[in-house]
Amino acid sequence: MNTTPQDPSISRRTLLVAGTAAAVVGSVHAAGAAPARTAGLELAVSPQAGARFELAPLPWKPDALEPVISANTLSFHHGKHHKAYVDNLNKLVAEVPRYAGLTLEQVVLASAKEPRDTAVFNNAAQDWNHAFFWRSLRPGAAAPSGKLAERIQADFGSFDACKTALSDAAKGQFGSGWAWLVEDAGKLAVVKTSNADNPFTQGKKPLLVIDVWEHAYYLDHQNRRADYVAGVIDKLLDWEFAARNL
Ligand code: MN3
Repeated sequence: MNTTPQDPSISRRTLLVAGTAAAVVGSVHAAGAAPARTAGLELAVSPQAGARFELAPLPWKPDALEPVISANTLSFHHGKHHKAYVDNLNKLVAEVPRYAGLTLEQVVLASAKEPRDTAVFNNAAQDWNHAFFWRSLRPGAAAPSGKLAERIQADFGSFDACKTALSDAAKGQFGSGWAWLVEDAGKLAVVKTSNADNPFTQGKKPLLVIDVWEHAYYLDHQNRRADYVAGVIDKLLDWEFAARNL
């Protein structure tokens, strides 16, 4: 992908995101044109001023990921944590006219460059990251195939090496954050980010993500992050979603 990570232009980055992040946006605005939804493809819409962001629904039943991620965990993680990010985002952007009418991706990209808008960035990025995380998971997920499998073989050496890199990043992230499979400058790679940070603000295209904030696993696994990470990687990652994001 021919990105220029240091490019300060929002419009350039929005174009970049249009083929990636926007394709998987989870939160949509309540007002304005409804986004076109097809399997894995959603077109970001520029909402009317005053429109509100909405909590993206889970793409499966709340108990579908058990025993790795329980319905109880999801009731808090989606119903409380993710919802709070969306509610906070709506309150914050209502007070900042320069964010009116922007898509979620545009708010993330614009606020990432504004030190005075850290709260906007944190809540917008956490909304986006969680919507992307839900889509990264699927019960009974299979191994990658086709072009994605070829790219993994070429850039990691093997699927096992890719999974090990993801596991090491997820277990090695100090404190709260995320482990991502990304496409960066034409190659697949694994990166980790802290707190709300997101690779698409750095010109990298997210393909899959694992949430490693303690709220993601503590009710089910307590301090055993490694058990949660192994369960997610072995049983829940949706490689077809990753392939659609390529
Ligand atoms: Mn979380």
